Amino acid sequence: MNFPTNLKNEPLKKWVEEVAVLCKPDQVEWCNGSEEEYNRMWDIMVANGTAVKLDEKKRPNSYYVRSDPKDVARVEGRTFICSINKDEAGPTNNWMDPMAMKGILNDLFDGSMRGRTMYVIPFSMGPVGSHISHIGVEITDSPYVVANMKIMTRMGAAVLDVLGANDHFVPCLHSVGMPLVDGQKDVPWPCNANKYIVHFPEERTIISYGSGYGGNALLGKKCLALRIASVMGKEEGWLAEHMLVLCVEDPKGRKTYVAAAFPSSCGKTNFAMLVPPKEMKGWKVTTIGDDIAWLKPGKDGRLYAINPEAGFFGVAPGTSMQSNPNSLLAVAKNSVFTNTGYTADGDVWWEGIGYEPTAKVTDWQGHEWTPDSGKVASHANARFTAPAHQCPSIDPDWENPNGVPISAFIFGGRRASVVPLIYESFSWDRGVYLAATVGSEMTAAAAGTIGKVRRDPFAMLPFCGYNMADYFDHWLSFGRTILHPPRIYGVNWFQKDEHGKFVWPGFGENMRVLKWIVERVHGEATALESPLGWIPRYEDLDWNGLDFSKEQYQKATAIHRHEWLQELESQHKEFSEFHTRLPRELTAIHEVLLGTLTRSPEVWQVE
Ligand code: SAT
Ligand code: MN
Repeated sequence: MNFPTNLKNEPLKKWVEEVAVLCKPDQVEWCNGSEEEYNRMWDIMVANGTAVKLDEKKRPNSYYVRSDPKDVARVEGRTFICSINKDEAGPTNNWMDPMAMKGILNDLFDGSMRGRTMYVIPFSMGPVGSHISHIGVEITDSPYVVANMKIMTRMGAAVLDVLGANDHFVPCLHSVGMPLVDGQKDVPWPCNANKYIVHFPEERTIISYGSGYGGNALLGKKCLALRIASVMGKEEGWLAEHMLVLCVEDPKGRKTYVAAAFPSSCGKTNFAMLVPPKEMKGWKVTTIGDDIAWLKPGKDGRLYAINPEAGFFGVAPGTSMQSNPNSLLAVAKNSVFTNTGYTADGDVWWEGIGYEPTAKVTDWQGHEWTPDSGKVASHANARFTAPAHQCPSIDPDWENPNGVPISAFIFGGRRASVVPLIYESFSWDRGVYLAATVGSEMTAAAAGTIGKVRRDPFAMLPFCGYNMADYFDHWLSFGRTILHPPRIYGVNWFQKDEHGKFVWPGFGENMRVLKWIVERVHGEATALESPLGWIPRYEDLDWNGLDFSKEQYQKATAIHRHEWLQELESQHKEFSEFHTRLPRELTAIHEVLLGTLTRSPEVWQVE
């Protein structure tokens, strides 16, 4: 095999040779990350009917792709953590014996790339050469993956330069699982009904078969940067989190960095790119990342975060100049659109884009679409892939190899009741408890009762590569090792009133809560002690430009005793899944909360 001249890593050469022998591609190509290579991938996809080039004036250097209708999202049911011991994967992950799984995968990959090119993609998660970054190498038979990895990671020749002769890299093997044998013609979106997204935590390797979409196929993202990295973090003393990172700049120019975790469909990208209300003069938010954060302790005792990604793989529907102008402007050029609607004048369109389509639309399945067809033009999980540096709110330090110092963690779910708008936890351990019990309602709660809550601890449920109880334990002990641990906050933007209307306006108005958080971490804001944590009084928040009465605020921050007693029971159920592996601190905090809430007034509210 011909290797790149700057490749010195023998284990990598050996692995690529072995994979080529197994998968039997027509040829092997080492990706160098050049523009020429990127454009060539698109030429191949356009010729194959996979992609359409969008109008050069409307959407410069951008492409439109439709996936197979059965390959439109991550497949959690087909995602496995194959640790040697089942208990290491824990009750929240799918598990299979690693040897048994390798037997299955070996058979599936044998000849799986026949008739195709096998691409080798060296990539860095995080700025190339940063001490917080890690290197992966993805082998794939999909040019769509090559092109998307170019946007989402730092990919190509420069990565091999920093990969030493024996340095570790995470091997990521991917095949769409559709070999072309006996002159068989390709299809626009090759994939296989049989899918496996598999992680071997002890070996730190990833193998993915059968899907070409998103996190199933772009293996640097959820597979490496969260599932495998979470294991590395536990073993090496750092954190890999499903968090956005943003910077708040106050009118005096002081910068405060915050990391926040929300389960999906809780407005994470919108929060990362928040536009403050114009009345809050001089307050500014800039974006470091929208999905994943890697955090390592610095020599000064603070916690430093990088965004390991280089692009945004965001949900398109609902993105408009009103909901998220920064996101919409980021996708103005050099972007990829998958499963949105397509307009006859060479552009894309989706539900909630904020304007009528400019020409006739074909939907994400290629059918003609009209507004009265009763169907959506864009799949709900349609995505854009866009370079992060194109985002107008991108922070000047977003590629700083040393990361940015984090002062606060924010956790929140989508709860129609029970959880107040904002509270600050009393301690690190109480904050871990708060994060461990985050959840979203699957159905809206009727007044006074709790809807069925899907617990999503730390928003990491589908992304933790080991036993979630051990993950809680890692967080608890980690907090004790850093001199200046960030403070931990709980938020809930999604409370509803008795008429089913949102209590809090959300979007840019969340800046009011964010401002209080920033002032708290600098010791400048006051708060009241509540049964759950510190809650700002009405006058502690900046209401300039928003008509929100004290009564409304009291409702948004109230703590209802009977609701919380129910909530605690449901949290206890969640915890009991982990049996004796659950850290004792969490059991103890549960007891404390039970005691406090039992004795608290029927409705606790700010004065
Ligand atoms: O498809 S991704 O995993 O990249 C995005 C998501 O589903 O959260
Ligand atoms: Mn995510």
